[in-house]
Amino acid sequence: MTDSDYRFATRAIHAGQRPDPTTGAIMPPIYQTSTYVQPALGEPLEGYEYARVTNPTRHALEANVAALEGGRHGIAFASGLAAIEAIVKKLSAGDHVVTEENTYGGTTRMFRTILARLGIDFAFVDTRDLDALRAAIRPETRLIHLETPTNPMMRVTDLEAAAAIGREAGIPTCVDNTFASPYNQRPLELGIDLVVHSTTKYLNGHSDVIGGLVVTSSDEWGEHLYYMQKAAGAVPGPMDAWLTLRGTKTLAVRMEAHNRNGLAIAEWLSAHPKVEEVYYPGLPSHPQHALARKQMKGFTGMISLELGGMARARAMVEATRLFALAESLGGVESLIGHPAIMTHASVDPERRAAMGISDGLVRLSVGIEDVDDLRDDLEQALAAAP
Ligand code: P1T
Repeated sequence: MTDSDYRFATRAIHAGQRPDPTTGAIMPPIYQTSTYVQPALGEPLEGYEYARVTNPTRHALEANVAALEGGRHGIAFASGLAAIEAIVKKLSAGDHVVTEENTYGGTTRMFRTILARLGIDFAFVDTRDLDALRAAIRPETRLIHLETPTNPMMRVTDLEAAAAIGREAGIPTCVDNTFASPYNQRPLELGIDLVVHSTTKYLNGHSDVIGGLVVTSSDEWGEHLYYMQKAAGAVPGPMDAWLTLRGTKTLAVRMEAHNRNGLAIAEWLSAHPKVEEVYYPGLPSHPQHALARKQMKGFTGMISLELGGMARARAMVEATRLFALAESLGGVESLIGHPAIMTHASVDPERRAAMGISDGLVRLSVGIEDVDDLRDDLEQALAAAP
C-alpha cells in the first residue's frame, strides 16, 4: 500500500511518516540541526548536506500535505506569503498574472508593492465572473492566481471551469486553498496546477506556528519550488514543521467540527435582527451555494457578517468573551476580526468598498468549542452593539 491508497483521515495521520529506523519512535523526530556530517568528501548520507535544502522533519510534513491534496510534490515555506511569493517568482519582469481581486490583504499588498515594482504586472479580477477571467488574459499572462472561498467576502470561483480556461490558454492555475483546507476542497482533483496554503491556519490548527506550503503534481513547478527553497531560503524550521505535522493528524476531525459549528452559527446569525447580511457559502442564501456544494465537502468555520456600520461592528468585536479579537483564523479557538481595520487595512479604501469590505463587516473564525457557548457569546456581544 502507498499513502495514496488510503482514505483522507488515514492519510492525515500516516502519510509521509514511518517509525524512526534507529529507535522505532512512532513520531518523526525533530531534526533540530543546521547541517549534516559527511562520511567522505562529496558523499553526504542520503543526500543530507545542509538544512536549508533538506530536513527530514520538513520532508515528512511536505509528503503528508502533498498526500492530503493529492499531489506529487509538497514544498514547505516559512509562511503562506513566502509560499505565494515562491510561486510568482517563477515569472520574470514583463510577465503578467491574473489574480482574484479579493485575496487576503497581505497577498494583494505583496503583488502591488513588491512584485509589481520588480516588473510583474497584475490584473485584479472578480473571478466569479469567468468571462472577466478570460478577458483579462493577455499574450504575456503566465499565471492565474485564485483564492476560494475568498478572504473575507467568501466569494466562490468555479475551479473546474477556471482550470479549463487556464489549460486552453496554456497558463498554469494556482489556488490559495487556505480557507477551505484539503478536507473540504481539493483543487488538483479539479484540474488546477498548484495549491498553496497558509499552514498557519486550518492545517496546523492550533495558532502556534506561521507556515506555508505548495502542492503540485507538475515536475516543472516542483523543481522550481525546491529550487526556491534552496536558492532563496524561506524555509520553515524543523520545530514548526513538526508542530504542523502534529496538527494535520487531526485535520479530518477538526474540520468536521468547524464545518458543523460554522453552519450552525451562520444559520443562527442569518435570523438575527441586528445582522444585515451573512456571507457563508454553506447557506442556501449564498449566491453561489450550488457551486460551493459541487466543489466543497463542507463550508468551514469562516463567516463574514455585515452589521451596517462601524459603531455596531466595533461594539461587537470588543464585547465578545470567547471569540478573541485577533488576526488569523483556522485554529481550534474562535476568533473575531474587523477586515477593514485588520487583515485588509493595506487594500485601498475604494477597492475595499467595491468588494463589500465595509466598516460594518465583521469576520468570524468559528472554532470547535461547544456551539451553544459560542452562540451565547455572540448573542451577548450583539446585544451590546447599538
Ligand atoms: O500569514 P501567512 O502564513 O503568511 O499567510 C498569509 C495568508 C495567505 N492566504 C490566505 C488566504 C490568508 O488568509 C493568509 C493570512 N491571513 C490572515 C492572517 C488573516 O487573518 O486573514
